[in-house]
Amino acid sequence: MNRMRVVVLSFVVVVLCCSLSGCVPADTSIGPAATTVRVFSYNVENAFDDRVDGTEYSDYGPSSNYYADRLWQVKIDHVREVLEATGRPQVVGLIEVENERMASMVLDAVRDLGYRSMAVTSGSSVTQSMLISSFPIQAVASLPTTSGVRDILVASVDVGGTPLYVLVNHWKAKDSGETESLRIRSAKVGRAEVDRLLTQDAMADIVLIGDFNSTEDEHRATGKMTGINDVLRTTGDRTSMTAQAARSLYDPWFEMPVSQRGSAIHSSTWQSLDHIIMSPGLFDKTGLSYNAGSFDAFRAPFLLSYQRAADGRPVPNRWQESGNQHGSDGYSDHLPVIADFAVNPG
Ligand SMILES: [Ca+2]
Ligand SMILES: [Ca+2]
Repeated sequence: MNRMRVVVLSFVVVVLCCSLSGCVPADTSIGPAATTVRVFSYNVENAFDDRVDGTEYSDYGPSSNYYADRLWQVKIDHVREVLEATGRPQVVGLIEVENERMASMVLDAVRDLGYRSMAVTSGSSVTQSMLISSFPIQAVASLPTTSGVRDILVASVDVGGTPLYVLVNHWKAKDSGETESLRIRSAKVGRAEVDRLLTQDAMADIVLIGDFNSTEDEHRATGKMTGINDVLRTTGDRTSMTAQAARSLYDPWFEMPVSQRGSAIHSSTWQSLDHIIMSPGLFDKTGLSYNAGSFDAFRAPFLLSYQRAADGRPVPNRWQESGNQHGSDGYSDHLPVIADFAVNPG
């Protein structure tokens, strides 16, 4: 397990009064204590930094216009734009950030929005997973998974004295051939960490966020063992979460009609690849608890294209790139996902 440097400068509590149905929060104010914590997860699609290190994908190499046209700054500006549009969520997971240098550049660009601390995975993958927060991040680990697959970031976020454990995931993509076995490897690492935390406190408040490259209903869809449903043991049965001995984890995608699910396009159809998965502790009245129904993908018009998927819904307005030439109008091939949690008085 690699211990990583954590940047924690100060403690700012932001009280948010906004709903996912609106693109802009109605009110953002500084208060003595947060009453709601918004958790956000977003695959930003290859946010490489401002220099060629030699480890980038080939279309981000020396002949790319990415550097001369300062398109890394566009990536950062787009992250900031999305964080503002989603009401400055206090706990932010970002997927596909190149390295700690780029993570620091992102944090520096959003400090005036209240963000103060960050953590980044330290594996050998081409891109990393990062967490930024307006709360202190106190304990961090970068958990190795398997060769060629990203580490899982584990962090403890101090929400006014209540620890929120956050696991930021980026599981193996559904490339050609059999890849579920690699997602199962990631799932086992994540599940083992959840079990370790639940052994310490059966009602610990834990979220597993990120790009799992798995739908909420992957087992039923494939008829095979899956990392998400069979190893993490995700379920849409919220009532089972209230049982003290519950070993399942809750996936709020199940709350939504099937026709509205999805955070990215895969095989020409919407799939729910990005998740905010919750431990049983988020269904009690202690510490943090999930605001039922608050989970959704953030579908602001600027994040969507004029092009449409097979079901007629507009597809993500993804980053535009072809033959080492990058445009600056697109955002990502994924939409962010968001969920709100009540902070119960101590
Ligand atoms: Ca680089
Ligand atoms: Ca709780």
